[in-house]
Amino acid sequence: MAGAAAMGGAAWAGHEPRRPTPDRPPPSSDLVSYEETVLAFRNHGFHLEMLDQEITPLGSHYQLIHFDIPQLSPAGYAITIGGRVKKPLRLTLEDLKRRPVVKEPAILECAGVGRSYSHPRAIYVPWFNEPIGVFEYTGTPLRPILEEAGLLDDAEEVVFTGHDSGIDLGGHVSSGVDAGAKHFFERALPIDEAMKDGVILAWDANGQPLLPAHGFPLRLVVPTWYGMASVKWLRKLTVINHTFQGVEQKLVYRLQTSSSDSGRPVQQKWVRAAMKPPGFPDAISRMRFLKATEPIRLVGKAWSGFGAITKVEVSTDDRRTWQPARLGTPLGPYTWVSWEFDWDPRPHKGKEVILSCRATDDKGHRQPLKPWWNVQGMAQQGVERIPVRVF
Ligand SMILES: Nc1nc2c(c(=O)[nH]1)N[C@H]1C(S)=C(S)[C@@H](COP(=O)(O)O)O[C@H]1N2
Ligand SMILES: [Mo]
Repeated sequence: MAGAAAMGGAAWAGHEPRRPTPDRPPPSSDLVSYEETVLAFRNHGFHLEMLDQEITPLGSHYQLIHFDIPQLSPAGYAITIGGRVKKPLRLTLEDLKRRPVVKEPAILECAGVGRSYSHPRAIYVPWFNEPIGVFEYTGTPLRPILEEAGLLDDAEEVVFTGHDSGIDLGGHVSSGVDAGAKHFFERALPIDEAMKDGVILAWDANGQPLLPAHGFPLRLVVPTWYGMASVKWLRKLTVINHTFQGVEQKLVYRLQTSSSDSGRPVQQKWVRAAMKPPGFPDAISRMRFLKATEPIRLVGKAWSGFGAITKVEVSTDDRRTWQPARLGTPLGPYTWVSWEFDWDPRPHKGKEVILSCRATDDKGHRQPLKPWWNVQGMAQQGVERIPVRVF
């Protein structure tokens, strides 16, 4: 799109470079850009101190909003199901609520997780480890709706279209797909994925109507895939007989090792574990401090879009040695599992300790010690280092 390049750094040349501030600790890096800061305010992360809770409080779940939040009224709201189906449907919110209702705790994680740990990093929401959260969704399973509409024999994918629209990647054109073309946020699932248990159309989170930022009045929840598949503010479902070529599918959410590599699409969430930051924080650096008076319990969560978690290991010596953590029982098949590990910080008094946790799933996937770099900064699952000053 013409003019799209003007949306890059040059447009913000009027902003003052950052100056040292008296009486404040110096920043660890000057690299975070104006664009990333604005995006980070709009798309806040999960509050990691909530990692001991099975269900994330409404305001503490991360959010990711590509364009503007559509302001939708539940009165008269309806979705359509069309395309390669025998019987196109139009379902209002009331129609959907009269169908079989399920309550499903589901973990969402943005595919951009860990982007800020990679060098060089893609300029987008500068996530570290915090684009996660579990709500208990109330909704209705998608499969019976697709069965009622009746898929034609050549049906390949279902495209889910939101009410929100804009341009993406600053209007970048690549691989014949024009991200500068204004488009509705839309993503497709292959039919077999769309028909899976756990894929629901949800209207409530934690027993309350979805917040506007999270898709009010209706969103898709695809609990095993990264967040981009769970389309919010649903407008329509279209069954197609080919592979969907939309911007968010072909361009934005891909794993490419270089810009000439056509890459592959981002799909299931890779295995990952997270730790509730122990001790207390410094308000600015978020550095953790821990008074060594007694043994403490390290806790956290682990999840994988490929299957169940079979093992979480904890390291208290910067990933040199590992010991198994105890696993809890997850609330359901589509959410995270709790882990805990007892640790005595007293021998480390006066030192900085690097804590880590590492998960393995039942397909044998295990978090790597070194993350795998890709152009878009997607799906980073490298083992994290959590420095703690013991005093
Ligand atoms: N319509 C629409 N759906 C969307 C998005 C969006 O911008 N528009 N963002 C996607 C992405 S990238 C993620 S990670 C999740 C975030 O869901 P949350 O904001 O409820 O955490 O929603 C997905 N669904
Ligand atoms: Mo995302």
